[in-house]
Amino acid sequence: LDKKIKLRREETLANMCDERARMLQDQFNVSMNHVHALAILVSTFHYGKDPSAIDQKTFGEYTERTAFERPLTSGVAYALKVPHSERKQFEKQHGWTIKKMEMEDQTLVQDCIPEKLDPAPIRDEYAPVIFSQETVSHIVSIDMMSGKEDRDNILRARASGKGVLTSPFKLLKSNHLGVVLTFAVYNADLPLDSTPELRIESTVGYLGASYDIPSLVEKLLHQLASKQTIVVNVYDTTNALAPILMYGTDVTDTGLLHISNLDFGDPLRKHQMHCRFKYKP
Ligand code: WA2
Repeated sequence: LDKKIKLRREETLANMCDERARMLQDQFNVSMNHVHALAILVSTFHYGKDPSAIDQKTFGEYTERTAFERPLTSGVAYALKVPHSERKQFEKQHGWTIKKMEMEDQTLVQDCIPEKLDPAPIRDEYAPVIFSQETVSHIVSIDMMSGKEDRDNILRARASGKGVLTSPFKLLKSNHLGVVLTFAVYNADLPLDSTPELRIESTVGYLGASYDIPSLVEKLLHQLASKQTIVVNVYDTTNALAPILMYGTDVTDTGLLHISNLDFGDPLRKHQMHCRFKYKP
C-alpha cells in the first residue's frame, strides 16, 4: 500500500509539473510568433512604403493594443542598424546622440535615466532603439550593441533569420532577471536558404521583446491554483554544469523532484522546470 501511495505522489507531481511547463512553453511560443509577425510588419510598413507608414506614435499604439498577443513579455522595441559612416546624419535627424548601455557605475545603468547615459563610443556600427512600446520607452536612443547579451542576440538573429534568445541577465531599469528575444528585420523577403552573408547585408534593424521572468512566471503560476502544494523553479541549463536559476528561490529539499523540459524555440538555449512538493508527506 505504501508503495502505491508513493507511486501516486510521483504521478501527481509529474502531471502538475508537466502542465505548468507546457503552459509556460505555449505562452512563450505564442508571443514569439507575434514578435516575428511584428518584425514582418515593420519590414512591410516601414521599409516597404515610401514614405514610411510607421513612426513612434503608430508603433507605440499598435504594440500597446496588441500586447495581449504577447503574454509574458514586458515590452517590444525596434532598433535600427546604423553604420558608423551614417552616425552623424542619424543623430542630427533624430535630435539626440546614440547612448551607451554600460557605464562605469553599474547601479546608474540600472536606473536608466537617458540624460545620465554617456554617448556611445566609436564603433563600426550601432543599433539604437528608435521605436518602443510605452512600457520600455527607457531604452529609446540606447545602442543595443553596447550590451553584451543584446549584441550577441543581434549578431545571431541577423545571420540566422531565426528568433534568438539571450541567456538570463538583469534587464535595464526593472533590475529583474530576464531574457531578450530578437528577430532581424531585412529590406527584402529573403528566401529561407539565404547565406548568412546575404542576411547580414540585407539587415536594416532588429525587433526585440524583453521577458521579465520573475513577475511573468509568477503571474502565470498564479492563474493555476496549488501554489501551496508545489515549488517551481525555472533554469537555463544551456551549460549543464552551471545551470542559471531564472525563477524561484533556492530549493529546500523535500525529497521528490520532477524535471520537465522546456522548449523556448531557440535550439542554442536549453531550459528546464523543476518541481517539488512543498511539504514532506
Ligand atoms: N529591452 C528591454 N530591456 C532591456 C533590453 C532590451 N533589449 N536589454 C537590456 N534591458 C530592441 O534586440 C533588439 C531589446 C533589444 C531589441
